[in-house]
Amino acid sequence: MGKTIAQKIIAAHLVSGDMTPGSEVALRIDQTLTQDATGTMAYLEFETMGIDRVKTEFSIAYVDHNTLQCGFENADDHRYLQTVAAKHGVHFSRPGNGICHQVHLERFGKPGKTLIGSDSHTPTGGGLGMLSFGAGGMDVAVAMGGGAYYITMPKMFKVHLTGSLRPFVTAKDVSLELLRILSVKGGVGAIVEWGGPGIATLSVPERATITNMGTELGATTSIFPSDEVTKAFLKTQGREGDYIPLESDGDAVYDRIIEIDLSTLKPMIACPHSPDNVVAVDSLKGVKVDQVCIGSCTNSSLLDMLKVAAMLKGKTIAPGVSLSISPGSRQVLSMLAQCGALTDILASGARLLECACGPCIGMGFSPSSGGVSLRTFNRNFLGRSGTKDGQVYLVSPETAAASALTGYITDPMTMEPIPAISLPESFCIDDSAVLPPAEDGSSVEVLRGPNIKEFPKSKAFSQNLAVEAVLKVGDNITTDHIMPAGAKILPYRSNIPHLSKFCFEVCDPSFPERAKAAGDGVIIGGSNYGQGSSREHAALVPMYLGIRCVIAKSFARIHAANLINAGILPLTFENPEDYDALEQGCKLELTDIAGGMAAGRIAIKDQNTGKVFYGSCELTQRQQKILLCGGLLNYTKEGGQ
Ligand code: MIC
Ligand code: SF4
Repeated sequence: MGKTIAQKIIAAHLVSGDMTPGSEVALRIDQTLTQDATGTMAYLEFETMGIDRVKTEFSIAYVDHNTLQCGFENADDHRYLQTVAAKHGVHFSRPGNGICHQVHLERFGKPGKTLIGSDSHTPTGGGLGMLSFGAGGMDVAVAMGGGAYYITMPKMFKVHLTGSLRPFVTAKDVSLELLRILSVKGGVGAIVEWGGPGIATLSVPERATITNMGTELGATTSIFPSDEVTKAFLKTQGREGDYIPLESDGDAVYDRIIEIDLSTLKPMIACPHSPDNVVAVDSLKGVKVDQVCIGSCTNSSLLDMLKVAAMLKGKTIAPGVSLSISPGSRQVLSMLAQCGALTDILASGARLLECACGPCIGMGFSPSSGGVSLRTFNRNFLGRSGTKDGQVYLVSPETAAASALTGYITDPMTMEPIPAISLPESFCIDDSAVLPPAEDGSSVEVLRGPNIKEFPKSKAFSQNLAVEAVLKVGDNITTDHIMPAGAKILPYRSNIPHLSKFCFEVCDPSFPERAKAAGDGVIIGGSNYGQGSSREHAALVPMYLGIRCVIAKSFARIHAANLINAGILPLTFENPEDYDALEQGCKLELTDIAGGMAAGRIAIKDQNTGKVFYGSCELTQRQQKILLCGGLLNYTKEGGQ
């Protein structure tokens, strides 16, 4: 039987396991990336492993999230990351050099290789034919140390593209259309492969927009073939030597095939507060807009920026709109400056922000109270912008630019045509902001600031466990709900005690105090619990607050792995109706935990009603051992692999 692209790369990197969907496979990882907000924790974890030098082909630490530096905290973290990277063989991308996924695509991603990154949008690399996964920091630390990356072998979906996009309809609209079709849960347990004649019309940056937003489908990852388009892109980056062709076999089998005719698509928009809340832009025309943000790892390539510049050229944005532009990388910014497009952007009244995540993660540029903000980003979760009642919509750069000009949500297809944008044949290549590691790291001193606090200690499981249901939440809880980010909180990513004060702040600000008071606790969740970011803090902080178990209708992949790594037991309701019977505050008892883990179901007694129900857990033997000794770090220290 023929293989899909992903199956070929997995087979070439298989350390152990069998490739039947649902079984566990261990993969050899060629490259790793971290960003600063998750990276501090990942390197602290790496240091505890006592390995001198990373064992991957290439590892890099980016600084792109926490660049505001409102106090010493972020600056200290940058210094820690720079020194720990130099010591252990990791490249360091300096603050201002750009957003990890954009820079990695431009300079380091390679077709056919495997990459894991401590950021959920690492699948951006799939735009280049690279098999890239978002992962928790601990998994990245293990991979840097030469350990395998364990995933459940996914199903294979294919999106078959025909036709070509009409002017003003974009790759972002393709992503939004797929989210409309599949929802934020539709890709769970699957790798989404893109193919069909339509892909030849999409450049690598456009493909990367699509694989980037595949994360919002809950997909394990997304990938495009590596073809002549890939080769041409690598050539513009002076990296033709990294090219290898890669395609699926003609008789490859997919679990689901979705057909999209690109020529029929129109501009789409995701309404507050979920990326799958998608409608056509023209259905919202006339809604007043307060803010427009263009950038983020989804839409900050040179192609995106040149289109925006062409639309803004010679015009001024509406007086009621504040427009921000954050180019994805220093390369993009330099090239915009060189060709004069930056002047067109600035002359329109736009505000230029740093080449960083910025407003996407609430690092400045929050909207006004109740303000309508149109963003070219990938997430519009409640409160993520920094303004709790902000109304964030997700759109393409073209829809964003059109709406910034009119002051109202505007379908760009109603605007005057802009000349076709062509990308230059060679890009401005300057890697001076990527510092190579020291040849011999032994003399490098790792500098730590006072904001780096001790790693929280997790507990091993005993036979039975009495817990209080400290919180009950509904469906689609994101890691932004569990552990919010934003300018006030993000600087404390290596300070779990401080961070813990904000856990579940958007849902219930009393959660941290109540969890601490309860001792051992459990969270009751709905379906797709933990979707969104890869931040392992959404597991480490609840663990610090005493949470031992989460019982939910279903879990998002990376978060489930992070819970296990943190020593928290993820259980799914064997009978989803048992969710309805549980009330916040009820007392539960989990019995025969080790036996239950081995059997795949744990009996849970509701102490108030006496009723027994079951939580299922499909845990591999390795995961059972990790949980029983209280998390991956304890397991690794005890010699587990
Ligand atoms: C995000 O987009 O939510 C983030 C911020 O990039 C996160 C990582 C983090 O929380 O630091 C992600 O996507 O994994
Ligand atoms: Fe940064 Fe936003 Fe991309 Fe996350 S989604 S990596 S915060 S730009």
